[in-house]
Amino acid sequence: MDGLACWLIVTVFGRLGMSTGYSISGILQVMKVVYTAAHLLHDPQVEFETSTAHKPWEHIGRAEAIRETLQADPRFEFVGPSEWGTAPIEAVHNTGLVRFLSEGWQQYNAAQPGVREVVADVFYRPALRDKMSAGREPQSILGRVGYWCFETTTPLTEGTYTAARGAVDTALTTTQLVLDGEASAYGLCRPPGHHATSDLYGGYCFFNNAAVAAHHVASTTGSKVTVLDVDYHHGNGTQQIFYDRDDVQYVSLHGDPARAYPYSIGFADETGSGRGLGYNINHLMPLRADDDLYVSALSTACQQIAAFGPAVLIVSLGLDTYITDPISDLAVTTPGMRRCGEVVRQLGLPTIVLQEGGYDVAALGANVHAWLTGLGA
Ligand code: SP5
Ligand code: ZN
Repeated sequence: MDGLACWLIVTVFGRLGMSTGYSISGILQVMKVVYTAAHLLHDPQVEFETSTAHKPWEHIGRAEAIRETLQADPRFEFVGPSEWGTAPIEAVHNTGLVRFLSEGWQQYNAAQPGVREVVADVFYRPALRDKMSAGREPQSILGRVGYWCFETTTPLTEGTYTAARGAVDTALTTTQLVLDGEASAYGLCRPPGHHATSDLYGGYCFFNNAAVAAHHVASTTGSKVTVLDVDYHHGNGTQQIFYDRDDVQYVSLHGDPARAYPYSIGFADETGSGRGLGYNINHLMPLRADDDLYVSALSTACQQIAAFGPAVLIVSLGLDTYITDPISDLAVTTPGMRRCGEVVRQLGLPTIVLQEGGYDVAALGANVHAWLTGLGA
């Protein structure tokens, strides 16, 4: 079928309100993609990483490459997010973090005019935090930045807060589409989210989009949810937020933290605490893990998800497992990405896919496309 015919079918069926289902005897399925240009407002020009200042790995071109690839395929239908406000964010994040991100850049610039990328120089290690009164953040803006952030690679810019709110709105709108009956939907979230903890931003992440979405599903439907995290990096934020809960399972495949960021968390013996014991599962991937090894680990992860029995699945989709990703060291190929989507499809669960990392921009669109096609777009 050529592109025009596809477009006509998508358009006509869309107008008839039938775009959610199968059409033309199952030949053509449409997957909704939630995207907002608000991400363009988070446009840092520098990242302080590996003891150098360099161009950011996480930049606007990533999301634009994905958008362009998916928009070229009529099986994807783009919609904008609706506005959800801060209540769903504050259900998983400290209100102080939300307040800081909303005002921190302006406050810093009032004190230090002309700073474009705000980066902390002091971090509150225990010796500096222990004697603080409970919950009292530093009064100086120079202290506040480090109080709410855990590392240097995640600059706060003038438009970062608006972009980060847009990413959460994108995640929640994608979630609503699936709760309303779509088999699956994809949220092109940027900035990403899975490193953001309840109280800290970092790892290119400000608000934890997947965690906000998972808590929203669990709290509004009362049903069990799994977050399956296939980003190369361990989702330390998502693990932390749900570590003691039995209604949200967290399952992650990631580079062994013995060698991979964030280096400190994501080991196999981190299995949850209290009621959450057994509901946190980490699969550590060895150097250069290839398609067969990765798909095998993902199949095991999916068996663990099926055993938990969630009503809804949320995928933190990072494509930094890709063989030529510039900051990672696995060896998954583009056909391998498609196999991953196919494995997840076998679960037969309503599936919300949210964008996380992936830094080989030349291949990023094709990799997202392959993964989503495997899932059933
Ligand atoms: C969302 C996401 O994927 N965040 C990743 C954050 C990783 N940030 C620091 C990575 C450091 C990697 N350094 C390796 C240097 C290879 N040249
Ligand atoms: Zn990553």
